[in-house]
Amino acid sequence: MSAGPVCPILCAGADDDRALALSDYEGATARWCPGCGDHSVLTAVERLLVAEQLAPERTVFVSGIGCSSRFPHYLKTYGFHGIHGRALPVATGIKLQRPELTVFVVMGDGDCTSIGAGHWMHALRYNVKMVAMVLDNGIYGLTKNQTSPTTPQGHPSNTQPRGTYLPPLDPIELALGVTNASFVAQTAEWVPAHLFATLRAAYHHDGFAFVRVLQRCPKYTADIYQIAVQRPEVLELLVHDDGVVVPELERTYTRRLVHDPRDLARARELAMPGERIRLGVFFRDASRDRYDLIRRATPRTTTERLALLDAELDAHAV
Ligand SMILES: Cc1ncc(C[n+]2csc(CCOP(=O)(O)OP(=O)(O)O)c2C)c(N)n1
Repeated sequence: MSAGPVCPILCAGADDDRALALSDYEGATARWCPGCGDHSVLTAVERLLVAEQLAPERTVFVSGIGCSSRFPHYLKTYGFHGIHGRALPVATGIKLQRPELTVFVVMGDGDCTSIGAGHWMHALRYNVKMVAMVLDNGIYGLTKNQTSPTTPQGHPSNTQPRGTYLPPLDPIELALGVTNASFVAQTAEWVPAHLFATLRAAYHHDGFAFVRVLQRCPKYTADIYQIAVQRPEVLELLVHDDGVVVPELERTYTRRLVHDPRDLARARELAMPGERIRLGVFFRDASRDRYDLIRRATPRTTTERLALLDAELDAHAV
């Protein structure tokens, strides 16, 4: 694991009454392009860390590979900048072995919905407590403009220069279809108050909280959400006391829909592609089975585990 410029373990002995400020979380200077939506997500995450006073030495950011996956470098928490598509299994391993840590996952749309799609589906089902964000700019950004599963149909890229052939995969629709998924939300980097409130709700969820963040890449997909950026009425906010409510947005975003996030059938209807882009908590059910809790209910010591492993290996020895 890489640590920020100051090893967070040095703070571990500090008394827990300390008040943590933004400077306790800020890592290296972000090297994303000017105008990249990832900056806005980083700001919202830093706000969350301060608001929740999360101890840097007990917080881990795990990422794959991509522009968005540079995230852990920019925070002074623990971090793991891993392998393309493999952030979720790494994060799952961390949370299973160190349940006291707060785990965040940052993925790009290629990372999560393409090469990492198998892990994504099972992470949703295993429902291990963590916040998993996909920063969805609808393109492979780092490798400079290849079609990803979420690229809008017709959008030209280096791999499909005459326009992306197929309709895009909708991460919300897909996540809502996975058995035992327990928290599915959508927000946008250009609505910072909503982004912050959604991440906060995700952090407080007891289970695997999946958050899709609509994000602009200023270089390759600057325009894909432009209509929603310019015309607030294109966005519809899903509001509910069990979801996300941001009163200060109500003047700008007049289109709102009360949606009870426990209603999965309705959530699936609302996720269907249409004229509106919906932001909010589509689904939330904290009573769903959690693999981490079930597994911890039957703990085994290291000696017991080694004995089981030995027995298994002996069974195959000639
Ligand atoms: C196993 C593997 N395959 C392919 C790559 C090349 N690669 C690096 S980043 C990337 C795509 C990044 O796009 P995305 O995940 O959408 O994130 P973004 O850069 O847009 O934030 C690819 C294909 C790699 N590093 N490793």
